[in-house]
Amino acid sequence: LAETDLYAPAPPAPGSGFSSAHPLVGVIMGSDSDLPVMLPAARMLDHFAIPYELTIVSAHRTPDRLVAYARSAAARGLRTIIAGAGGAAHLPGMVAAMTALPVIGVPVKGSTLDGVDSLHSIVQMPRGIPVATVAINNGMNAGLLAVRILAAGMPRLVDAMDAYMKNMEGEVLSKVGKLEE
Ligand code: RP5
Repeated sequence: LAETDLYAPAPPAPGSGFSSAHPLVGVIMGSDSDLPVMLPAARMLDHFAIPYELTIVSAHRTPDRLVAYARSAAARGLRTIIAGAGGAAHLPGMVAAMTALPVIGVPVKGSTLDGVDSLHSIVQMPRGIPVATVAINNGMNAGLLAVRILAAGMPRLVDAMDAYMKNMEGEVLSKVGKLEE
């Protein structure tokens, strides 16, 4: 497998100053049916002007692609990976087994078992290989967690996350005000 042209970088966020040729976050999912859950992760990265790539990597249907993706991720410049999958959700754990980068797992709710199967598959990692697992179908929090991971080495993201949280606080407090009117 050619490692360089497999993964389509997402378009650069407007005004981000980043080239889409240098994604920092890999957003991957087991199937295109996971896209509605994973798009909010990408939208969060857009919001914080973080370059990312978005693609399908299936642990079971494309195992060679999984190995190539995970093994090449750090060398290609990625700093963290968001991996979403449903059912027997082995994707995040298998990626974490093949890279030293932090991996964020998104349990995707399938048509049966309410996503608890995916949650348990992703969160119950053995000692030594961690996956940071967000709530079922919570791609948005996966995006935000990736921003926080990157913020450790990018001070502009600390400020941007502070502003995001302040804005959220303001929105909630304005609802409190309206309720009490
Ligand atoms: C998993 O199986 C995928 O992550 C998806 O959530 C689930 C079902 O996939 P499809 O049958 O919809 O392609 O590998």
